[in-house]
Amino acid sequence: MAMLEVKVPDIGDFKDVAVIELLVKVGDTISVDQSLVTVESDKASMEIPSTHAGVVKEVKVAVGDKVNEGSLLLIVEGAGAAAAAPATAPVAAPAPAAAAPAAAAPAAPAAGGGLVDVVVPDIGDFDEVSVIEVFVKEGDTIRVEQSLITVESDKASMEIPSSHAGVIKALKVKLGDKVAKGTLLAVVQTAAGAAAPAASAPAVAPVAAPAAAPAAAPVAASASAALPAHDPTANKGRLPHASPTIRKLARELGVPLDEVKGSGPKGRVLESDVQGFVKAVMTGQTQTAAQKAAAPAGGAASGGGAFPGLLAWPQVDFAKFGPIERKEMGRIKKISGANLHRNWVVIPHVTNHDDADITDLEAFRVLLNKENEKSGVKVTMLAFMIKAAVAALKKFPEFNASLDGDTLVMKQYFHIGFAADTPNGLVVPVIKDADKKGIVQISLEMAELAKKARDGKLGPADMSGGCFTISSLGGIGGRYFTPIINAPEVAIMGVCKSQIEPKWDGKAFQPRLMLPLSLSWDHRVIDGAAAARFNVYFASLLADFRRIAL
Ligand code: CAO
Repeated sequence: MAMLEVKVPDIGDFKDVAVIELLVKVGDTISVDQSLVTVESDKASMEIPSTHAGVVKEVKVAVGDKVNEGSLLLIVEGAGAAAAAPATAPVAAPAPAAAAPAAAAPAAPAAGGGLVDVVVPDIGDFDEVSVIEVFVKEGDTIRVEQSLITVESDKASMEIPSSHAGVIKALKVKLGDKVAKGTLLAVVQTAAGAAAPAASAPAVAPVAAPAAAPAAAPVAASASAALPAHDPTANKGRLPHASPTIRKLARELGVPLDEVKGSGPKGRVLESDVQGFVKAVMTGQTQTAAQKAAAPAGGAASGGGAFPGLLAWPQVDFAKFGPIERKEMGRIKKISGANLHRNWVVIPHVTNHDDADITDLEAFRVLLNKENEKSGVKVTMLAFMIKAAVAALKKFPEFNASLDGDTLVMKQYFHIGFAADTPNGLVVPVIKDADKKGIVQISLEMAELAKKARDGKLGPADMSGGCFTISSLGGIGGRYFTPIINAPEVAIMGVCKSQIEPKWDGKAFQPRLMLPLSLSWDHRVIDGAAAARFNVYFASLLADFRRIAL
């Protein structure tokens, strides 16, 4: 096994470029053209590929070292003589230094001021590279050599400077576009005499190895000190210093790189920084800007929002396992589904379960219905619950509230919604001013609204303005469930089927009709003790409806 030296190839005429990342370590098996280190100049970074395959025995450079053509990078134990020079030039191509183009070349000099096209200069012989940053917008005043965009290939990124000073009249590229030499970047209105002729434009052209082995990525020649160098770490919203590998990693993980604090030289974002950011988001120590934007002040969310780190939804070919039929979800289901999803994700729900003894109330309801048989109005248990809800909202006003940022909106009206199951999906019609209505009137209105709901005839006015919702599954069955709060309300009462249970009266077990209650509440607004009291009070009203008059 031969010991081979791997050196920095001819990477153009830049000198003393800093090593900002080591991409291999002792013991690694490397292949020809594998990236070994990342170096960085003022305006470009590139990865230096290996000339040899083998096992890394020694790493001869450290982060922060300055390297030049010929600097020793590694000692590699290879299989034989030096491998053939890698043919793959990451981005670059050798544009002889002498012929290196200046900044984006103007199409036509505008001596007396006028519109000029600023195009991508000769940046080597690579075909197309992606625009990953756009630093300017229409209307911006720019200077000669000011960075306009950053482009990136597999292994290198670089900024493309302007050949002209002036005002950007039309910006012709956007993120994700592919550009090559000659691509029009911007139309710039130059001031009289302000245009920089190509010949005198500052040399910032990417240059690379002319003919020698591994043609490396382009690195900008040293920029003129007087010219405004883009500082990628300076502004949020711009991508910070990071190697193409790290940018790729960030893209794959969905990490907003401009929000990651770099711990490398000059604030460079390292792999460990990206990992730390992901960990912090996943453990809830921090949020991305997108997550914060999804939750306005006070935490009341508007929905949407990103969930970085979540696995993608499983893609299953169900037909592989048996016959299937695909059915488009109905309009109501889509709308209510989106609302329920937002409410479930955003509101910190807690659900308290309790039971109400409705033995006497049910007897009274049956009696009422018998008396009113001829009138055709059927009094339902839900109507009593609506009245009980009004009384409980009066006693516990924080349940009759909505969050508006950091402010609680306390309502002085009592509109109670009830969930109605319809062939098309779930809707919540609202009984307005339930505090001003009697049980019979509420029963009547409920029957009308439930019919309208089933017929698909509810209008927006029928479903808006609710303060509190009751979702009754009592006609169907079940014991308890966890209803989802109907935002912007802060609580919802879920009711299941009543049944006779033995209850101890101090002397003996008595058969009592017990109604299961499930109160879900928003823990940002309501405390557990208040929720328990609300349930107890609500149940006590149903147990003895005379209390409502107190
Ligand atoms: N325990 C025992 N029986 C009950 C009961 C309860 N808690 N609530 C109602 N019942 C009985 C009624 O007395 C009635 O019996 P009779 O026909 O013998 O008189 C029967 O169940 C049917 O009642 P109903 O459901 O027609 O009437 P309601 O007032 O209770 O409910 C409505 C009306 C519109 C709310 C209801 O039809 C409905 O749609 N419920 C579903 C709500 C829902 O889907 N919630 C889930 C939301 S989360 O997905």
